[in-house]
Amino acid sequence: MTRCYIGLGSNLDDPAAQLRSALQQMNEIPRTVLQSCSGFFASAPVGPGEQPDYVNAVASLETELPPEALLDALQAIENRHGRERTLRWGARTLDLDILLFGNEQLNTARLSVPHPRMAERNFVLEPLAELAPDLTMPDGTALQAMLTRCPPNRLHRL
Ligand code: A4P
Ligand code: MG
Repeated sequence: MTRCYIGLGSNLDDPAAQLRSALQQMNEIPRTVLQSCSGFFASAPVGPGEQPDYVNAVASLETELPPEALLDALQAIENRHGRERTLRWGARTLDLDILLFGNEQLNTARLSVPHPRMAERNFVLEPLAELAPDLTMPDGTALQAMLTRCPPNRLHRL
């Protein structure tokens, strides 16, 4: 079993309900067990134009799936939540990102793990630190050090 951390985000169509429903469906992924989820956080949008605030959270799961099969399962859940891919970083009903996949470092056409933008995003690091305050990245960087360096962005726990 591999321990993974998944970032959840939504800023359309009742974001908190989107996250609750995504968590239920993540618990039904084959060969995968949902372990826990952080609290839900409201965060200012990072990206183009005017968009509503996001609700973000991080979940931990244990899986026997290989990384790309886990990505397939997460994208199927996004699609069932009416996800439309129009604009990069645009508003979305549901975004599920693989933040960490065990201690692996992956750079394939479909997957960059650890998630390349997590260090700049307090809406990822704060909920992750709730679940695993002593975590270190595959390259040895401590999560707490990343939190210290992360640029501030409006964020509060719901
Ligand atoms: N992909 C590569 N690596 C990964 C990974 N580790 N996990 C590929 C998941 N997917 C990964 O993703 C595009 C492609 O990335 C996928 O097909 C997959 O093969 P997408 O979800 O279709 O597109 P996206 O999410 O719009 O693009 P991107 O660049 O992943 O966006 P981000 O970085 O996820 O940013 N502001 C706030 N406050 N809260 C947010 O949650 N999220 C974003 C999205 C922007 N601003 C935000 C938030
Ligand atoms: Mg994404």
